[in-house]
Amino acid sequence: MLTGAGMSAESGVPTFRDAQTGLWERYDPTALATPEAWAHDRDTVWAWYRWREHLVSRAQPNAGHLAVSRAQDRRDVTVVTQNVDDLHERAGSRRVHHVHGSLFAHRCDTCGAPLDVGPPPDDPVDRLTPPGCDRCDGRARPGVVWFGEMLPHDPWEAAVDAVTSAAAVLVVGTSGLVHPAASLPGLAADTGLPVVEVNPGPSGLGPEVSVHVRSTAGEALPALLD
Ligand code: BV8
Ligand code: ZN
Repeated sequence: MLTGAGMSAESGVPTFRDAQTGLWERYDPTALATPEAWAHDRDTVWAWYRWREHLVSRAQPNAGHLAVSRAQDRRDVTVVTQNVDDLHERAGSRRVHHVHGSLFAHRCDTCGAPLDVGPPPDDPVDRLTPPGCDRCDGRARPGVVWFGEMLPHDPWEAAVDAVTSAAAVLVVGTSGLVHPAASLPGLAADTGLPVVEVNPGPSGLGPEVSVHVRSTAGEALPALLD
């Protein structure tokens, strides 16, 4: 299974496409999720990520996440997600590969040491200075993959392996616009695997999709997987 932000939409976590709701109306995610933004205005970026951590920690896994977890109990299902939230894990899923990292993994922006930064603030703030590293003069950064950054090797290898060796691939809640993750369904189709897309709307995916289930994750996944 390949999942994107639409997987968490019914949990109340804004997707990137409709990120103009709530706190994010004044932020463009593709502008903030970059090393340039970190270099230019680190404290704004850090505050944004801490607020996103707060939103996710208050969200609950939805019926889609739970159906995926039940499917993993019965069948050999691997989850590859572009999402940086932990809702698949909190629904009980085990084999989850985060090709774009995780909101809750923080590391030093200089030496890369993993850093424990404690819980996020309860209220949104415009700017926040990230804690320092305990090994060098660097600062804590979000453990996510920014635009222009390489994807983590092991999750990416696992993703390619999964989509080329599965019996079928289910793509849920992604606009299919961000590469190289967006190339995974095509890789599956080129391998001759059936690709089923679950998305209430149109997406950037095209001929590689065999069946498009025009529904939401929370509706379609229990029906498809249980
Ligand atoms: C790299 C973590 C290279 C951060 C993210 C021009 C052409 C092609 C590529 C590029 C280009 N210019 C630049 C690039 C590369 C770039 C890219 O693809 N840019 C895009 C904008 C064109 N990619 C990168 O930079 C990647 N790195 O290429 O490195 C390199 C090479 C050599 C050496 C060095 C470097 C890194 C990309 C990773 C960026 N990080 N996330 C954070 O979260 O803050 S991406 C982030 O956005 C998400 O992780 C996700 O991947 C993407 C959002 O997409 P979706 O998940 O699909 O979500 P979206 O909101 O778009 O869509 C939601 C969908 O759900 C919709 O279709 C909607 O209909 C549907 N939906 C809504 N409700 C529901 C639903 N579905 C089901 N149920 C519902 N209820
Ligand atoms: Zn450091």
